[in-house]
Amino acid sequence: MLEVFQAIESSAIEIAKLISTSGDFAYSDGKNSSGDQQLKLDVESDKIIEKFFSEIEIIKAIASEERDEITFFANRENGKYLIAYDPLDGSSLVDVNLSIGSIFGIYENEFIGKNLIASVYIVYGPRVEMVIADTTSRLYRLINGEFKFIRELKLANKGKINATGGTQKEWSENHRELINKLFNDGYRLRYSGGMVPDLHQILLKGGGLFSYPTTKDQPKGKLRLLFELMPFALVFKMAGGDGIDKNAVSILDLPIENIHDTSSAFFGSNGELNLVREYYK
Ligand code: P6P
Repeated sequence: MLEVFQAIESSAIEIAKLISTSGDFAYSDGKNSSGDQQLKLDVESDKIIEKFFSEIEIIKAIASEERDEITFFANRENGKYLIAYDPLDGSSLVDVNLSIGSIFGIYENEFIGKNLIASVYIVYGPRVEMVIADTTSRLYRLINGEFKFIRELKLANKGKINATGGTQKEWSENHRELINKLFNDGYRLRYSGGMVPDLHQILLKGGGLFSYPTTKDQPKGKLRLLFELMPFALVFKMAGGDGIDKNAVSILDLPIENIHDTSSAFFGSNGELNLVREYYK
C-alpha cells in the first residue's frame, strides 16, 4: 500500500505544478461519462495518475471519473488493488482561482464499499495537503517537496459549518427545513462548490454538515459513489463521523451497479447526521 500512497504523492506534485503553470484552461472537445465538459486539465491530470499507477504491479485496474470504462493493466494476474479516482474534482474552479482536489479510493479485488481498504484525497489550495484514511484519518502537508505528517483528524460530536450543495430552488421541503434548522442554530455557510475543499474544511474545523441532496434537476444526486462519496465516507468514518444517503444508509453500504453511479450524500459529525435522519425520516 505504501507504494500506492507514494504514487499518489508523486502525481499530486506533478498536478500541482500543472495547475500553477497552465494558462486559462480551455475545454477539451470531450465529455466524461457524467456528461461533464472535460477541461484539458482533467485529461492531463488523469494521464499523470495513470502513468504512476501503471508502474505498480499490485494495482490490477483503475477506474477514472474521466473514463467510461475500467482500465485493466496487462499481466496483473497477481494484482489485488482496484483504484477508483477523480483526477481533478471541481477543476472549473481553477478559472476563479479557488481550491480543487484529487480523490482516490483503493479497493481490494472488487469495486464495493466494504472492500474499500484506504482512501486518499489531495487539496490544491494555498498549500497542497493530503489526507489518508485507512484505520485512522491523517493530515499531511507538502513542505519543501515532501508530504509531512501533521496530525490525526478527529470530528467533535457537533460543528458550526453548514455546506449546502445542490440547486436551492429544487430542494425538497424537508431538506430546506433541515438546512434552515442548522442556520437558526447559528451554523455558518461555508460552500465553495468544490467538494474536496468544502469537506476538508469541515474535517479540519472538527465538524459540521456537508449535504448534496437529490433534487428535481439531480434526481439521483450529483456526486459519484465510487470516485468521490465512498472515499470520503471512509475519511469521515475514521475521523469519528460518517457519510450517509437520504435514507440514512451508510454510503459504504450502498450497492454499485455502474461505476458512474451517483447518490445523495450527507457528511459530518454524528450530531448533524442525527438531524439528517430526523428530517429525512
Ligand atoms: P453544485 C464539482 O463540480 C462537484 O462535482 C463537486 O466538487 C461539488 O461538491 C459539486 O459538484 C458542486 O455542485 O451543483 O453545488 O455546483
